[in-house]
Amino acid sequence: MKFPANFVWGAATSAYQIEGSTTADGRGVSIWDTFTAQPGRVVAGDHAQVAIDHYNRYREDVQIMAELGLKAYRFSVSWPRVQPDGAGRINAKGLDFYRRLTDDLLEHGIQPWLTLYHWDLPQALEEAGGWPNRDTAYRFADYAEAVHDALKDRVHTWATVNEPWCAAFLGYASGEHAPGRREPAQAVQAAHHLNLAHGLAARRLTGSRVGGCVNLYPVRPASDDPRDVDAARRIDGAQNRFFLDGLLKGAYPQDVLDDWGVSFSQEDQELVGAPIDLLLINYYSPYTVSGAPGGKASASAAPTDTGSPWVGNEHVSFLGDGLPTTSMGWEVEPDGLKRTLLRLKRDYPAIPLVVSENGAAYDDVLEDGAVHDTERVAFLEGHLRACSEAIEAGVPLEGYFAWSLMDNFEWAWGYGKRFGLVYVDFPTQKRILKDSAHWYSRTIMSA
Ligand code: IFM
Repeated sequence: MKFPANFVWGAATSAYQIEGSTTADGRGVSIWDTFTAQPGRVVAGDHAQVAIDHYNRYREDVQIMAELGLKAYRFSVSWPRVQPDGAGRINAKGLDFYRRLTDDLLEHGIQPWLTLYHWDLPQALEEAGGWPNRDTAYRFADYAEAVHDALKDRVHTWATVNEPWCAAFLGYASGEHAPGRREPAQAVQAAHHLNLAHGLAARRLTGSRVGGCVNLYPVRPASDDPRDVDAARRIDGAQNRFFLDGLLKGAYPQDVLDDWGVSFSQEDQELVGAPIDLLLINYYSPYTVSGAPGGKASASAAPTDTGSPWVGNEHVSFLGDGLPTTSMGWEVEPDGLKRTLLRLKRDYPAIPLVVSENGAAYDDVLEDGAVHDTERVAFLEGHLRACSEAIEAGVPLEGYFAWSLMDNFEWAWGYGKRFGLVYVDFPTQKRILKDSAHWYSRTIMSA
């Protein structure tokens, strides 16, 4: 594997999944606090009131990052910690936490990469309509500017919204994620308003390097049957092109709008397409789809009873391709990442790229103080090799962030799915480096 000398080697987390301390220092309530308190929403009734206690243990965690040799750390800011009601008053103590964290990172020579929204909407904004309400996008832009004013002296690279597809369609269509609504038409509005939030905020973060963050899946038809080919077009449109064309071209793909039976004004689409400096890509798995009747209706493999996130495409089936799977049931295909990167270079050539999340959950076992996660090592190695080959083929890929630095709260799956390079013993909060952490560290050091 070959990487440029200035390649950004990182690992990623998000606020709600790690911080805990959900009532500390004036933090407001988020939609995930409300959601996790509802019976049946999260496996085993898990919640994130403590999570992995990063709010109190961030120094230890930064120390681990330094030992691993990370060059960058991608984290998110909790909106309700900084602006408890989602509008108006800023909570100085909330911002102070991120000042302490970023200071500590910088002291250890680790670049802080900040994501402004990783799904923890202030509950007050959900009560005002949530993401289907256009006003939420404007509230986000105000919040983004406040965080930027406070941290722009420390943070150079900013991401707006993490994985808007998930926030919109798992939150408002399938109901698998907070706020748990199953209102397909509202989910489409939410998707547009998340994109609008990105565009409005990007225009306010002047002087910083700004990117949007999308979760992409290469989609292939199960056969050359026209129904399968059209299913692949539809799912690629809903999952990938709606967001990519919106963010990078300022114009949504007409076929996707037609599939959904919606339209958005040209002015709005141009707002979505604000100039940005880089695109953050989260990649986990490929999709193989069929449009023939009778298959399973959703790829989300939700752990709890939910609807379909595929608005207007509920008839599409997601088929396995016989590839090995992670403990999420997601197929492992490093070449899918390479295809995704090559496609981006072909279809959106001007934009620098970063893999901002990539990783795998496996059923890790702690034995004699060690975790021999050989499958995760193979996963990382395969995907990094795909990155290296893509760079070789001319893809402007500037960095790679493993998901995740540490085991954490995996949303509706609770703590049962471990994605970390670092094992967390949840009852004691002890951190233990898995073999994959050692492997990643050696890879960074020798690159
Ligand atoms: O844990 C999530 C993360 O919050 C967003 N991207 C996918 C990860 C694994 O499901």
